[in-house]
Amino acid sequence: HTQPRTLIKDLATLPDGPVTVQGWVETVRDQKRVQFVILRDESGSAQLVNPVNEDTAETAATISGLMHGSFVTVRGDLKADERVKLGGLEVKVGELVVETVAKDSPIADDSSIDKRLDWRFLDLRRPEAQLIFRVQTTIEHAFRQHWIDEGFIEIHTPKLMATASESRAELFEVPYFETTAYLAQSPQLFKQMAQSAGFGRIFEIAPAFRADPSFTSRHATEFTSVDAEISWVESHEDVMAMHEQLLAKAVTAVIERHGEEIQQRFGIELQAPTLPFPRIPHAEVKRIVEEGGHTIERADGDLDPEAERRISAHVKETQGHDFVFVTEYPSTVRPFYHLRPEGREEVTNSYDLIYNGVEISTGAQREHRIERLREQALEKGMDVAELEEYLGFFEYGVPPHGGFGMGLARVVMLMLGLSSIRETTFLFRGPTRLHP
Ligand code: AMO
Repeated sequence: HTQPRTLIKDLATLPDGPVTVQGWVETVRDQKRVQFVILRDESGSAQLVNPVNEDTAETAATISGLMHGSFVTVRGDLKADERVKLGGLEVKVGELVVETVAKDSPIADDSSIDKRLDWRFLDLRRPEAQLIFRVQTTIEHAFRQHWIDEGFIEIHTPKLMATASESRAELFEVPYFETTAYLAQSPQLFKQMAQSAGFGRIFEIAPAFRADPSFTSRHATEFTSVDAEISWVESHEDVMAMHEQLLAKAVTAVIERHGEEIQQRFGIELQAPTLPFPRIPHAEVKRIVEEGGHTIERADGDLDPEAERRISAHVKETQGHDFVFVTEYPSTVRPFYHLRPEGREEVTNSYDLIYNGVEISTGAQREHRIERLREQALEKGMDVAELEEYLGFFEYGVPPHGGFGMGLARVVMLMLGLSSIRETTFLFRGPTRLHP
């Protein structure tokens, strides 16, 4: 009597009796009279038991030779037993077939991140790794649910473009028939086009590409960008209000679904953030950080990573909050499309959102008045001829609008207190990594 295969987590719902399970061998405890094997599939682990005697000698020999990570099929007898620590049940082995004998694992728990990435499919077998991507799934789902409830339209913009969407410095070129295409650095231009098209409120979750040669823990050459754009804003304040609600919903969903396991595996007790998130103008942030003894070295006055860490720590200490919006960035460090408020041309209606010490997002109200947009593009030294198509959206009228872009891997990294987006990206891409 062969039973259909059961996921290990479902064993708990079955009556005692014949079962079939498949999975990877986690550990083997090979004793004289009895053998124990911990078997794992994606849903959990269970204990197999094989009493050693004349009848089971052949199976016993197989179990003695099992390598960690080998893939096996087991037909046996399920028995609930409160004394078994792992799930209160065990499967007495009837037949054990080794489907794949695993090679010696090339990685161990203490292998370097680079080595682990070389063997990512093995690295991802760790339950911690799977939790990371379950959390990511919950976050994305919560984002989508929130936006659907709020009447947003989900769009998919092309990743092959004829022009740059952000600074030309980080542009990947692709041969494209008779011409050259560029990989989209951001859906920026297209999400604004959707405002001209009268879509009102849109979002997109999709890859973005940056030919960024840096090797930091927060930069990839390909990443998943979470983007939103909304019409009829009074200022960037409306964008921040939407943004913080979205994140509060996501953190709450993660706590509900994975809170306990996160505590267990990562030692973190997640708290739902209170609304509104703190907001501090950029100039004030600089003052606080510099008074704290850190001199920002950047010529353009933008915050550096140490400044982000410090303002985040300051906010945590004084307001108990993990998030902070740094608002009113100087126009010198912002792209041409950020709106500058009337009479205060030196700043922009924009923000960066910092979460547990690292920037996760940039947002802004956009300049929707064609003349000013053109002037600002010229002032920034943009190739205005290349921008004509984009500028054209504004010649037919675009409502005041704004939006943000946010790196998904950064959100997950900072939520779980991990040290690099390499851990929270399924397959990381960097300047020297195209494999696997
Ligand atoms: P920005 O360039 O700041 O803004 O990018 C927005 C967010 O995207 C993430 N991000 C990255 N993540 C991993 N690797 C990278 N190389 C990388 N570059 C950016 C970060 C960052 O905060 N168009 C604007 C957004 C907007 O205004 O709507 C933009 O792209 O989390």
